[in-house]
Amino acid sequence: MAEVTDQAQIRRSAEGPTPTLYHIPVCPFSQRLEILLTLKGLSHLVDFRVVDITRPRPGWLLEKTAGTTALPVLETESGGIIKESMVILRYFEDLFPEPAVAQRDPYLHAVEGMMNAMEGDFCTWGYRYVLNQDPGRREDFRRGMLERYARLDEFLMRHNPTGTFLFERFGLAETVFTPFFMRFWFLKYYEDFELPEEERYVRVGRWREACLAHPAAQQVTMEEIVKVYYDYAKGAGNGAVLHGRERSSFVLEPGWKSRPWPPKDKYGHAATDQELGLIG
Ligand SMILES: N[C@@H](CCC(=O)N[C@@H](CS)C(=O)NCC(=O)O)C(=O)O
Repeated sequence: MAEVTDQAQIRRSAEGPTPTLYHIPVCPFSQRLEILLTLKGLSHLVDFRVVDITRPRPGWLLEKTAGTTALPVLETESGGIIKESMVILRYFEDLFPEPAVAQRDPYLHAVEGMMNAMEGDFCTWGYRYVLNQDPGRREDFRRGMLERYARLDEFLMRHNPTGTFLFERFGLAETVFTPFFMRFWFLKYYEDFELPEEERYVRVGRWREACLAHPAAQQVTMEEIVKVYYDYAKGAGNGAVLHGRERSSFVLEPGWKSRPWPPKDKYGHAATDQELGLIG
């Protein structure tokens, strides 16, 4: 599809069919795509459609995805299906090359690629930490999380010790990691997890703060994340309904804004649907 690199043509074709992104609300992987498109000023060229994670996937969507349930999934204008946020990011970068978010220089692109290769482990650990229900393992998880922040710190110190971002501006690595810095507000709230004020975390702390504050990355708030992810803090992921409850904290209605802040004490108390404002 040689023509897809032509921005003017994309804009024209956007007046007709547009790429459609199926996503789950508050999903960090789809936020990456929103950030990338915002950085490019092109969010209007993609049709974002919310899928309710608390209900079985509709048959028409499963048909498109060949039976897999993980989202985001992009359907291109011509009906092609693309899964995996990192692959969709690359596709958007190829489809809409200007302004570039990824580094164009092959070596610098490899450097951001090495940093992005750490995202899976960083994400998995943070999610295991919030899902943990054993108070005896809290310290292991805290130490493991700090270890992962320290690895990012070392990487930033090696490649840009005095700067703020990995390179001179918010780019691809920031697009990939910022949604997790935001999700990990659930660790601050439910686990009192903070980066200690130590030399080992100064560089990554500076990076994280600048990522969190960037205007292109304001799609979600701490309040939304803390409320919607309550069930993760109680050990149930992906819209599953906890024992003794009727509704998941991931339901779309009632919306998170109308709900109270959940109890912080994840180990000592199991909030009811009523306490969480899930029953109107
Ligand atoms: N590696 C995938 C991960 C996608 C993923 O785990 N998405 C979650 C939502 S945040 C999901 O769809 N979970 C429900 C499921 O897998 O059925 C990506 O980067 O796109």
